[in-house]
Amino acid sequence: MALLVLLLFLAVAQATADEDPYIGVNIGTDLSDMPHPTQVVALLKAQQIRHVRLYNADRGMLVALANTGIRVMVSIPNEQLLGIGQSNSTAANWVSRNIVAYYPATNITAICVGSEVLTTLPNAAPVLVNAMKFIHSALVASNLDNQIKVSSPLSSSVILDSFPPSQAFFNRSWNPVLVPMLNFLQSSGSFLMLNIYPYYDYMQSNGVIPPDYALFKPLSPTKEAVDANTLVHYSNVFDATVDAAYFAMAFLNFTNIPAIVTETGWPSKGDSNEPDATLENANTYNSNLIRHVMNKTGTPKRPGIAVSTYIYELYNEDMKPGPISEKNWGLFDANGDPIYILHLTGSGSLLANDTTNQTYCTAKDGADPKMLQAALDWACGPGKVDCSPLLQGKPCYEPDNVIAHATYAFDTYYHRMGKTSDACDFNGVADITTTDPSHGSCIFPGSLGRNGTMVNITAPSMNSTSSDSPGQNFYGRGGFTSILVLIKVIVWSVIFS
Ligand SMILES: *[C@@H]1O[C@H](CO)[C@@H](O)[C@H](O)[C@H]1NC(C)=O
Ligand SMILES: *[C@@H]1O[C@H](CO)[C@@H](O)[C@H](O)[C@H]1NC(C)=O
Ligand SMILES: *[C@@H]1O[C@H](CO)[C@@H](O)[C@H](O)[C@H]1NC(C)=O
Ligand SMILES: *[C@@H]1O[C@H](CO)[C@@H](O)[C@H](O)[C@H]1NC(C)=O
Ligand SMILES: *[C@@H]1O[C@H](CO)[C@@H](O)[C@H](O)[C@H]1NC(C)=O
Ligand SMILES: *[C@@H]1O[C@H](CO)[C@@H](O)[C@H](O)[C@H]1NC(C)=O
Ligand SMILES: *[C@@H]1O[C@H](CO)[C@@H](O)[C@H](O)[C@H]1NC(C)=O
Ligand SMILES: *[C@@H]1O[C@H](CO)[C@@H](O)[C@H](O)[C@H]1NC(C)=O
Ligand SMILES: *[C@@H]1O[C@H](CO)[C@@H](O)[C@H](O)[C@H]1NC(C)=O
Ligand SMILES: CC(=O)N[C@H]1CO[C@H](CO)[C@@H](O)[C@@H]1O
Repeated sequence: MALLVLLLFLAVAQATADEDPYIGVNIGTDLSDMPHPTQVVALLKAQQIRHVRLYNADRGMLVALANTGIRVMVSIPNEQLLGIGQSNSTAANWVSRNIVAYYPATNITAICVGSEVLTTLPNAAPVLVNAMKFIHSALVASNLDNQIKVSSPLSSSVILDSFPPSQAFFNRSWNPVLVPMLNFLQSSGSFLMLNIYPYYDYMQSNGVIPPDYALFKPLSPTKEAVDANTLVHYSNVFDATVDAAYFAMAFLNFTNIPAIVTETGWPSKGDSNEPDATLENANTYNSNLIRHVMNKTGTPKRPGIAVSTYIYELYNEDMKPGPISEKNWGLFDANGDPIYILHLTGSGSLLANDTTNQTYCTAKDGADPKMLQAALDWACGPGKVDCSPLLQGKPCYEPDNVIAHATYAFDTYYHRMGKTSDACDFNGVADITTTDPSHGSCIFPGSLGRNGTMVNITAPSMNSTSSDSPGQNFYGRGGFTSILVLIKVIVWSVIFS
């Protein structure tokens, strides 16, 4: 009896865990020096990426992914669709060669039948649902249909009038394909696969979509987009697009098909026509996306319902044709070095190298230079920071201004004090940031080198006690404030004399 209860409990715990949202990563392979599958898998493991999507069913990758615990979605490339959609035996062969041969050692969880078929290969559209059904039948024959779901990623451009979401509908020319497809997804317990690119929506909107709304940045309530029918407020393009898909399905009377996002991301580099493809925006989008998905907020239409999401993509693909941005959607370069360090503090152990507490203490924007100078003097004096790198001829001398020098001293102090928030106050002129202030050969404490190792902190003494904290020095003893008052008195007396 106790065992039964325990098993039941485990089953429930498992089911609940499966409903947790996850972040996966797409693995495109259009690189001139594509890493070997074992290197790819080593990177996935090091970064704790546990869900991936392949654009094919590459043997090397499927072998390398065996017994790793990583969940894998494989794809049938568009070129193979006509063959599979026209012949159930071709479909059955595909499943036995590409799925049965690797499962369960390789944990294949879904098959993506084609990619954006309606919008990129419309002449294969008539056979798309047949292809899905043939593949599904072959899985049923192998008794794998419960473990492996069949779907087909759609471009969000098949959804028309996507704002307000409550009025969205699928382009009616595709109803002859989409209605049977949704019937199939519903009856087979599968999910809608959707590719969402707020970057393009933003680029094509000619200024109608504010950048903050595309990048999941906090918006003031007056700037949020309101759906006039539902009075729901949308604070980002991603949620609005997912809800548009839910409404478009509901419009065709499908109300219980879950959705996952098979591609989304932001390019980190572009040409002169692509000013918003920047490291900063790519980092902001993907960091905010990950936090948003993992936070289990769901969307306004389906609050609390997970929308698991695959980031586009693992590597920068230098062989991709098209504008520079096309080659720069990756999180890593071919060596496995991160293109940028995501701001993920507090979102769990995903992307291991990127979740190290990557914070720095800098001089606050617009802080009073006199207060900064006093705080700098304190840090290099009583604060016991080794300020020698700030001397003329040393790496951090340039730029020779109080903001840059104070930032170096503040950050060094902050790291020595174990990065507590009190250690980055300096009477209100300092701020914690996630942007590495290192420049040239001036490497700040806490900076991650390209090699992923922390730069050593060269503090003269690790023996400081908490009584050294600027909080106590500044507020408790009041010496600093009185110096300021003195300076102000002198300044005012100069002005008025
Ligand atoms: C393929 O289709 C034919 C005719 O529709 C059917 O008789 C056969 O059983 C199918 N084979 C498989 C492997 O599903
Ligand atoms: C494969 O993945 C599924 C879905 O996440 C999970 O339920 C199952 O336990 C995994 N199987 C193995 C052998 O790890
Ligand atoms: C709807 O799809 C058809 C067929 O691809 C296309 O020609 C048409 O432009 C689409 N309509 C809109 C408004 O995008
Ligand atoms: C949806 O269901 C309603 C009521 O059952 C029906 O009137 C309508 O025709 C259906 N719409 C579609 C697209 O099937
Ligand atoms: C996560 O959700 C909670 C409420 O459910 C909210 O207070 C918090 O700000 C969210 N965090 C992020 C990073 O979105
Ligand atoms: C981040 O910092 C907190 C406290 O400052 C610490 O508890 C946690 O272990 C750190 N995490 C990592 C990954 O370094
Ligand atoms: C990274 O490693 C290379 C080779 O080992 C070395 O030359 C380089 O200085 C290192 N960079 C950093 C920032 O540690
Ligand atoms: C950091 O400093 C410690 C102690 O001085 C030393 O053992 C270690 O090798 C240094 N690490 C690096 C990466 O320089
Ligand atoms: C810390 O400083 C005290 C007094 O200056 C000294 O006795 C002690 O050995 C130092 N501890 C370390 C770890 O340096
Ligand atoms: C802190 C951490 O997890 N560092 C890892 C970063 O990734 C490399 C491989 O790319 C690992 O070797 C490190 O251990």
